[in-house]
Amino acid sequence: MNYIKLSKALSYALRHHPEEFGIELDEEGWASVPQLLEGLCQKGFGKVRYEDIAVIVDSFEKKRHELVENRVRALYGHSLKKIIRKVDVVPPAVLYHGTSVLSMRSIMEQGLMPMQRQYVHLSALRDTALVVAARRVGATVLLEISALQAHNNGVSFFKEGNNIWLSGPIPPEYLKIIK
Ligand code: HQG
Repeated sequence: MNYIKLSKALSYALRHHPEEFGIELDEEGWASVPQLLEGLCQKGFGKVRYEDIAVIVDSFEKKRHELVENRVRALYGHSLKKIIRKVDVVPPAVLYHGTSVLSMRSIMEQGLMPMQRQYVHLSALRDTALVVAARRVGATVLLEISALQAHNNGVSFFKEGNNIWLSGPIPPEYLKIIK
């Protein structure tokens, strides 16, 4: 079993196009594992077992998915129309976002926007934010976000596995370029 390929298929189904796999997400993003296994089979992944999904959920350093009994969901990254409901929590004083210098003019004008996704993606760790930035074309920029201050002024924040944070749009006054 190619677990990287399967993990990408899981993210695609649970973040972007559940309908292509014959599954439906509930308000918190949960899908039925038996239905997903059936959808994966129909998409040509062969016989994927429950244990294979468990391996994917547990073995990658980045915690992208959550499995509880016969339900599975993506923890972040959603782009589908139906908004996945999250519980607002108080963030730490600062969070980080890594991006490309090519996006900076627009970011400093409009603020950080979710773009194709439902939420802005942030990290509690500088290093993680730098890895995210390295996926982009152009020189890396590391932004420090005054998260607590933004939260106190009405921006919603949500915590997901392994130091990943999500938020609503963040206006430019809460952003500082640190690298
Ligand atoms: C930029 C991966 C212009 C933003 C990663 C980013 C992460 C703007 C891009 C997760 C902007 C969106 C998410 C504005 C934001 N004008 N550009 N106003 N506001 N941007 O992929 O945060 O491996 O949707 O800086 O590791 O890069 O898939 O978000 O460059 O955790 O699990 O628009 O996806 O996780 O890009 O990455 P993305 P992201 P996985």
